[in-house]
Amino acid sequence: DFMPTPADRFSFGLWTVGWPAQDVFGPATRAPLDPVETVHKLAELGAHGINFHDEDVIPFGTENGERDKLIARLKEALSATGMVVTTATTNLFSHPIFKDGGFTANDRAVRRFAIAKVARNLDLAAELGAPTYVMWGGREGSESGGSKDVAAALDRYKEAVDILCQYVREQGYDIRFALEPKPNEPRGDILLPTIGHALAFINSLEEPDRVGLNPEIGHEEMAGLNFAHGIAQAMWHGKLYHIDLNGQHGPRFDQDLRFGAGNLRGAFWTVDALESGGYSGPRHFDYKPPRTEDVAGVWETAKACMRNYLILKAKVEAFRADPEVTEALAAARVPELSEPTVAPGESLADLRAETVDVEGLAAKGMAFERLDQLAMEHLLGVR
Ligand code: GLT
Ligand code: MN
Ligand code: MN
Ligand code: MN
Repeated sequence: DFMPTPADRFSFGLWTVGWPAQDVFGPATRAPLDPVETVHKLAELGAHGINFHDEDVIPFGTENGERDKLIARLKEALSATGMVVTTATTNLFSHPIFKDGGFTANDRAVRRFAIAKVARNLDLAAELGAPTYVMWGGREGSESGGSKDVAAALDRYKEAVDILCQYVREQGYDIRFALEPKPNEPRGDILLPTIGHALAFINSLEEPDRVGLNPEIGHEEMAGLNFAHGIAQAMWHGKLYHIDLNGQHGPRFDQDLRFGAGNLRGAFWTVDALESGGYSGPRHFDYKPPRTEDVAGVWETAKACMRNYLILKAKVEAFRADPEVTEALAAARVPELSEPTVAPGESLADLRAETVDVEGLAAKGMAFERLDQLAMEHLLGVR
């Protein structure tokens, strides 16, 4: 049981399992994985697709002839396995040229280079059939106050996204962009730090319908935020285009644990929000197998991400189908929140004329704890 199949639409970034586990304090503990091997292995484990940065497939500075060969090998692996490219993105953070950002670098020549780099990989994304293109601006930000004019940086961010939207439209590519918020790391403070900031930014774009979000569990939790609430609001705005599932233990460095590790109760409500909110995109994992693991351990974590999702999905379904839960939801007056506060035909005057039992309403408990305990018991496997 809990064996993933392509119908579950699980996908992985090539950089996730492929991370050789270098960190700030030490070099890699694993050999880099060949993307072709990764595609085959993920297919064997039951995944449906992959996500990649330009540089996960084509190292920075690769000559054109070599580039074509690398792309051809990837295509061959995809067609041999039936794996799809769900998503693509651009590395605008590793090369030292991007030390002050890509779209919002103070240096104009860097910004021009960054936009051109994205356009080039958009062509490849379209060729490989990726419907979603992620923009994670990890280097867009600052370490100190005076070094970044935030309003100007947002003007330049908008300029870059607008130009790339226009490019996609003119080329006739069937691609939507998904902005990925993150509060900090690698920059001290990153622009568009949370789901809320990014949603507001999208409203200022020239083609807001072409741009949505790719929220990551760990990134919101680093900011102390409730991820399930965040994605519920993103869905309410019609902006949850993609998702990065992983695990995090509260506000600290970006842990990128396998999905289900870290805040397990948060993961339960995340799966509930996705499954009951009608999210139809790929269930995409963006995590890093810890530095302690060898390649066998890497594949354990990949399996575990998918397995944990399926286990949580079963738990969430059982919770929602439990008659005692239905009763507890009613006692907590959860369905009542879907009723408009003012009925058709009524006006504010009716509310003002109403006699309210203030003491009675104030004294009445909400019965939320019983409901939450039922959820916990489903999660703990005793119901
Ligand atoms: C990078 C980052 C992730 C983003 C990726 C997209 S790459 O690993 O930490 O959160 O999703 O560029
Ligand atoms: Mn992360
Ligand atoms: Mn990350
Ligand atoms: Mn991510």
